[in-house]
Amino acid sequence: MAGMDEVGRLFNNNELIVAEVLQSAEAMKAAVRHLEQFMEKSDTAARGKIILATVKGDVHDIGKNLVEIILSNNGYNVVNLGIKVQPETLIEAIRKERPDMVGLSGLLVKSAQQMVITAQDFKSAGVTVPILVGGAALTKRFTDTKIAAEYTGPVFYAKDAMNGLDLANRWVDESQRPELLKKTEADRAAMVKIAEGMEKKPQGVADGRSRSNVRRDVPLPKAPDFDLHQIEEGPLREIFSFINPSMLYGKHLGLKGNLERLLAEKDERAEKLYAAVTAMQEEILAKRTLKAQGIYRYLPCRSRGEDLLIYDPADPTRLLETFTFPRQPAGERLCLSDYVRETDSGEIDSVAFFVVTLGRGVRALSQQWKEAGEYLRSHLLQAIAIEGAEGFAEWVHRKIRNDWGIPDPPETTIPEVLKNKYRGVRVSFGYPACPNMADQRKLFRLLDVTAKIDVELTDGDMMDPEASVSALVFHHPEAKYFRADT
Ligand code: B1M
Repeated sequence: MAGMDEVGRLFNNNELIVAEVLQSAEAMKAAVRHLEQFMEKSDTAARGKIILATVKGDVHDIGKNLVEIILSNNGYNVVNLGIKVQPETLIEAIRKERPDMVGLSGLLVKSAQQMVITAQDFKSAGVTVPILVGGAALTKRFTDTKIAAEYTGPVFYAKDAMNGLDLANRWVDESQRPELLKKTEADRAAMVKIAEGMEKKPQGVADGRSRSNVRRDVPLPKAPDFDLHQIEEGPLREIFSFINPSMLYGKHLGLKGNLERLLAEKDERAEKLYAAVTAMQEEILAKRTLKAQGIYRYLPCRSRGEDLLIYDPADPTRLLETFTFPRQPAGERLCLSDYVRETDSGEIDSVAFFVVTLGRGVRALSQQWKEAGEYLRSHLLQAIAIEGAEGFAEWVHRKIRNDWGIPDPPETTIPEVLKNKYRGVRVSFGYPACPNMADQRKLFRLLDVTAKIDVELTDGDMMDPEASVSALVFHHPEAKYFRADT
C-alpha cells in the first residue's frame, strides 16, 4: 500500500486536494481489485480493523465517509456501521469484530456530548479499545477534557480524515504506539490544565443594561399571508446558482483560492474540478436525482424580554409558541428577540420560518457509488446536496424578503447575497445566537414539517436527511449575526 501512503504524504503537505485524493483512491481500488486475483491471501491482509460510526442522534454521513474511503484505501478493514448508531450497537460490534480502533464522527456540539455518553457506556461495558473522534463542532480541548476523562482506553482527536489515518497508522504500528500514547497523554494533561485556567476566568460581565440599543420603531413590513407554503419541487438549476463556491470547492473539495480568479487564470486544477462539478450537476438535473422540497411560513409575533412570542394568525390573542433566546452578557447585549416589536408596543410584528431539503435518496445513492469504488462521484453528490441545501435556504430567504416587501436592490448579485448583503438576518437553531437545538421541535410543529416534506427530526434534534436546513428569518434592518455567549 506504499502508493496510498505517498498520497497521504502529499495530502498532508497540501500538494493534493480532497478531490484528487478521492481520484487516487479510485485508481488504487481498481488496481487492487485487479491484482487481488493474483495475490496470496496473506498479501491482502489488512493493516488493521476499524469500526466507524456516526453517533446516536446524528445523521452526518459525508465526513465519516471520507474517513472510511481514506482508511480503507490505506489497507484498513473498515466496518462502517452508518449513522445514528446507538452505543449498544457499537458495543455489540466491538465484541464481534474485535477492532484495533473505534472511530466516532458527528457534526454538532450535541454529537460531541453524545461521544462522552458513548465513552461512558463503553467504560461500563468494560470496553477499552482506542477511540478516534472527529467532526466539525468537536475540538481537541473537548476531546481531552470531556471524552477522554470518561474513558479507560486512549482517545485520539483527528482534525481531518488524513490526520485520522496518521493516528491509526501510529496506533497499529507497535514501534510507534508507545510514543503516540506518551504524546497523547502529555497533550491531554496540558490541555486539562489550560482548560482549568480558562474556566476560572470571568465569562463576561453584564454592564447593567438589560436590553440592546436595537431600534424599536422601525416601520414594520406586512407579511403577505400566514399560510403554510409548500415547495414540492424547487427550481434546482436556479438553486445551484446560489451554492457558495468557497464552501463547495474550498471546504468540500479542497481547492485553495478563489474559484472565479483561478478559472480566469486558467488554473488546470480549478478547471478540472469545475468541469467535474458541472457534469455532476447536469447529471443530477437530467436524472432528477435531487428533489428540492421546502416549507415556509410567516407568523405573527411580538417580543417580551428574551422571549419571542408566536401567535395564532386566526386569533392573535392566542399564543402558539414561545422561543427564548440567550442575551449577550456584555457589550451590545444583543438578543434575537430585540429584532421584534415588544408586547407593549400595541403592534403585531411578523417573523418567517422555513425548512428546506435536498437530501431525499442521497445517502443510498452515494453509498452505492462508494461501494462501486466511485469515490469522487459519491463525495460530489453528497457535497452538492448539502451545499445545495444551503443554496436552497438562500433562495427561499430571498423569496421571503421579496414577498415581505423588503426586496434586495435590483443590482444585488448572488455573490453579494451570499455575503449577507440584504435586509434582516437568517439564523438556524444551533447557531451561536440561538443555540438551543431542542427549539427545532417547536419549529417543526409550527410548520407541520414531517407531514409535508421528507424531513424528520432525530432524537438528537438533527434533521434527517443530512442535506437539510431550518431557519428563522427576521426583517429588522439592524439584524445581524452575533454570538450570544460572548
Ligand atoms: Co452546519 N453547522 N448545520 N451545515 N455547518 C456547523 C457544524 C456549525 C458549527 C455552524 C455554526 O453554527 N457556526 C453548527 C453546529 C453548532 C452546534 O452544534 N450547536 C451547524 C448547525 C447548527 C447546523 C444545523 C443544525 C443548522 C440548522 O439547519 N438548524 C444544520 C444541521 C443539518 C441537519 O440537521 N441535517 C446544519 C446544516 C448544514 C448544511 C447542510 C448546510 C452544511 C453541511 C453539513 C455537513 O457537513 N453535513 C453545513 C455546513 C457546511 C457547516 C459548516 C460550515 C462546515 C461543516 C463541514 O465542514 N462539513 C460547519 C461550521 C464549520 O465547521 N466551520 C457547520 C464537511 C465535512 C466533510 O466536514 O464533518 O467536519 P466534517 O468532517 C471532516 C473533519 O471534521 C474530520 O474529517 C472530515 C474531513 O476531513 N472528521 C473526522 C469528521 N469525522 C471524523 C472522524 C474521524 C476522523 C476525522 O475518525 C473517526
